[in-house]
Amino acid sequence: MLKPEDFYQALRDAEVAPIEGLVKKALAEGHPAADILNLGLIGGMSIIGKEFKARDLWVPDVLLAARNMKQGVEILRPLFSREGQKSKGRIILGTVKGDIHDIGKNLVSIMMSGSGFEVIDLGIDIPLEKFLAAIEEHKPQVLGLSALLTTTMLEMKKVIEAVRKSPLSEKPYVIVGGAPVTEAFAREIGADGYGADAVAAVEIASKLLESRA
Ligand code: B12
Repeated sequence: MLKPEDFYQALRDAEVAPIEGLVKKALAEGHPAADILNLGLIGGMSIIGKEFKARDLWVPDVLLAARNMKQGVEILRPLFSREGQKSKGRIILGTVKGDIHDIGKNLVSIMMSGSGFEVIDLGIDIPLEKFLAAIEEHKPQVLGLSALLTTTMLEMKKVIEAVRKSPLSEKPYVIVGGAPVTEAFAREIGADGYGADAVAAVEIASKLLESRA
């Protein structure tokens, strides 16, 4: 049985070796990569989130955990990728302006690639002009916006409005996500879809593209 507490301990370590060791050990024991990600890494990170909220942990602790989490995710990434398959559609992903959280967005990126989408990841702290320029250049079918702060959630509304108002001939569907985002908020700001996690992100993007076909 994978224990989030074990991953929590390894995420808190000053070295990356413990988390790498734990992920590799879980794989060697035959645990599916999705379980190691969801029960282990995300489970461990959610304990960190609770302690951060309760002020038992501080930003440097969380930064360290984020670095360790990325290393753990990197080991799993190839197991989710499906290179050489016909693209299901193109998606542009980015964390909105003012927000530097990217762990969740990166997981969405991995799951999308693994499910056959071509992913263009713009990164973090992306101003709306950059989203618009990327849409014009890459002509994606879907735009995925991530926000982890209640303040930056509102930036998603601005991006959606700008996409809708833009003179682009083929406008992408816009899907949104991130810990503070809800289905109701997504509807309120005019998004085409909302995903509570990376698996839901793939489901909603696939459904939107099927409805267009
Ligand atoms: C790690 C972390 C950090 C790290 C980020 C490192 C990194 N590279 O990402 C660091 C230390 C840098 C950081 C900084 C800050 N943080 Co911070 N951080 C967190 C923490 C603990 C975990 C976030 C995380 O990675 N979760 C794990 C991932 C897997 O979950 P997720 O992001 O939600 O993503 C999943 C879904 O939401 C969804 N999803 C995500 N994106 C998308 C996109 C689409 C399109 C779809 C469909 C789905 C989807 O799928 C993902 C996979 O399942 C959260 C606590 C929490 N409970 O969220 C606080 C938290 C988000 N941070 C918070 C705060 C306050 C800050 C700071 C302001 C702190 C400070 N005083 O400086 C700064 C902000 C800096 C900035 N301008 O952005 C607050 C926000 C509070 C609020 N109401 O806005 C939180 C909630 C902590 C708290 N409870 O107080 N943080």
